[in-house]
Formats: sequence, structure tokens, C-alpha cells
Amino acid sequence: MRKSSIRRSCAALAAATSLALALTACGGTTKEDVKDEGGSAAAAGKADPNAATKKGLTIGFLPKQVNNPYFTTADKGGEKAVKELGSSYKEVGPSSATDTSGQVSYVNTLTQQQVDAMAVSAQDPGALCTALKQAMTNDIKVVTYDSDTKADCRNAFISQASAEDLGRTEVQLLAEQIDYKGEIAILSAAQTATNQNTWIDYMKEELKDSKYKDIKLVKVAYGNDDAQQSFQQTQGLLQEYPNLKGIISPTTVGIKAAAQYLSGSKYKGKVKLTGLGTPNDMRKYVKNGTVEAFELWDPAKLGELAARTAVALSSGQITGKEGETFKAGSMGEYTIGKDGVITLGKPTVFDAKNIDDFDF
Ligand code: RAM
Repeated sequence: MRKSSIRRSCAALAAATSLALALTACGGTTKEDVKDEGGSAAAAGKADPNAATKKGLTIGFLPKQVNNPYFTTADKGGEKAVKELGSSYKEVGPSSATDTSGQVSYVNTLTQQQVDAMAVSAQDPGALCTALKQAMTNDIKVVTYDSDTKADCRNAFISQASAEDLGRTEVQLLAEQIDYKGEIAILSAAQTATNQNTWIDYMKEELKDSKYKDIKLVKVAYGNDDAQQSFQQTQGLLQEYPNLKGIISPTTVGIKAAAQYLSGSKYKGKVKLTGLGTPNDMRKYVKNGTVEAFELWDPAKLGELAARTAVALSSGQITGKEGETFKAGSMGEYTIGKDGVITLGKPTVFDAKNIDDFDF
């Protein structure tokens, strides 16, 4: 039986029985069949950089949170690229950034729908693993973007920038603004978020340098990428630490809510705020003196690179191994790094001088 017919019968089985059971049963057979097919380099687990780009694929995007403007922009970038490449795009996902079981269900749904590849921003590093592995066993390529799972639970991760650079530069930005002195806090997203937790670890590393000896990190608060919770957490930080000098918020939802709180309070311009935000969200707070500088990458480009990677994987041009290269259209050539990580580029720092040059 050929792979495509096995996939069809597996879907029928999945529809008729419990999804997990059906996918497990189908998984081994599909693997065997790939070996039997033998023909293409990709089927034998090797990349064929000259393979034709497949058209007519279905690529599913599963962000951390669908109603977050950051993901709306990122996924639109993905959609545009998928369509340009002659394939179909779909998006599913939870509306809360703390709904890991919801994300698991969406992975299973995409698997059941037999998409060719999925691009996932993981709310939690481990929770999606079983579901993602089942997807891969069923010959679905899995790309994570923005927030990773474990390396063996996906084929490649599209990282927005070096996690180390992001963590360290956010501390550097804030330290300059508070003259290297005083109490600081972090306002993060969800407590389980892989991306924010990685950046925070690097922030703590950076703070070990002796030039920060007069800076004290007093608290990491979690606003769950919810505007209201992030606003309240900011208010709570200022109540708990009245001498707070600065806040780093490595989330577009958090930094916007914190800016909103600060700009309407006596702390405006006094308590410094930096982190990761979109220029369109932050423009008014830069102009009214609440925020001096913050950073981000272009979310649409991140989505585009995720889409192009998903199609390259499905076409057999890459397998996700370190050292493989592929052409990402007008974005140029990318090389896969250690642990299947593909890095978009360097983030941009926005301030009063350049913020009007950007529109996202
Ligand atoms: C929020 C999300 C996302 C993160 C950005 C910076 O939109 O938490 O995962 O990358 O902020």
C-alpha cells in the first residue's frame, strides 16, 4: 500500500476510533512504507536541496493565542508565503495563552485533518510533545516558531533572534535607562512559556556581571499575555515595591499593558519600561515619554520563514539537520543550526528617532 492511501485509511480509522489509538496504530505502518518507497532522498531521511517545491500542500498554523495582534501579524506573513508557494493555509488555536490542553487538541485536529505540515508556537515546552510526535509519525512536518517545544518533538524551530542576545540586550537597555542602579522587575507572559523563560534565564545571567552590582531583580510577575492581568500585575509590582526603578516586559501584550498603566500614573517617565513590543502598540508611549526604547523583530517575517521552512521540509529540500541550507524566497538563504534551530536575524531597537519608520 502506498503512503498516501495509508494516510487516507488512517484518517478514516482516526475518525472512527479514538484518535490516539488510531494514530499509534497507523504510525509504524507509515514509517515502514516510507522505507519501502525508497526512491527519493527525503524518503530515505536525506535532504535533496534540488527537489522541486511541492504545491497543493496544506499548512496549518497554530499560534500560542489567536487573538494576540502579534500572532495576527506573524500568521498573516505565514499565510502570504504559503499562498505564494501555491499551497493552502489554515489557522487554528486557543484564545488564551494558558490553554495547553487546548493546544494539544488543536495539534490532534490538524493531524486528523492530514495537513502536510504545521507551524506551532508552543505555550509549554513539554505538553505538546506526544501529540507532535504522533503528527510526525504520520509524516506531517512540524515546525515550531516563536516559542519552541523540545528538539525531538519537532523538525525545526524558527527562532526570532538569538535568545541569548534578546535576554542580555533587554537588561542592557534598562540598565542604561536607570543608570545601573535600583530595583527592577520582570513582567512576563505565561509561567510555562518556553520563549519568555529562555530569555529570562539569559537576563539573570547578564545581571551576574559586576557592572550590574547595584541592580536587584526583585520579582518576576506573570500577566499571561492578557491585557487586564498584565495591567493589574504592573499595578501590583508598584504597590509591592514602591522604590522600583524599572520593568522589563518580554511580551508584546505585557509591555503595552505596563505602558498603559505607567502612563496614567505618577510613575510615568520615572519608572522605566523596556522589553519586546510592536512599534504600533508602543508609538504613543514613546511619544508621551513613558518609554524610551524597546525591541522586537518583524513578526510577519517570522511567520513567512516558518511557512517557507514548512514547505521546504514537506518538499524534502531539508530534513531539519544541522548544516542543511535552503532558499526562503526573497528572504534569502538560511542554514539550519544546532538542534534544528533556524534564526530569523537580529532584532531592531525602537526609540523616538526611528519608531515612525515602522508600521506593524
Ligand atoms: C507575545 C507572545 C509571543 C512573544 C511576543 C514578544 O506576543 O508572548 O510569544 O514572542 O510577545
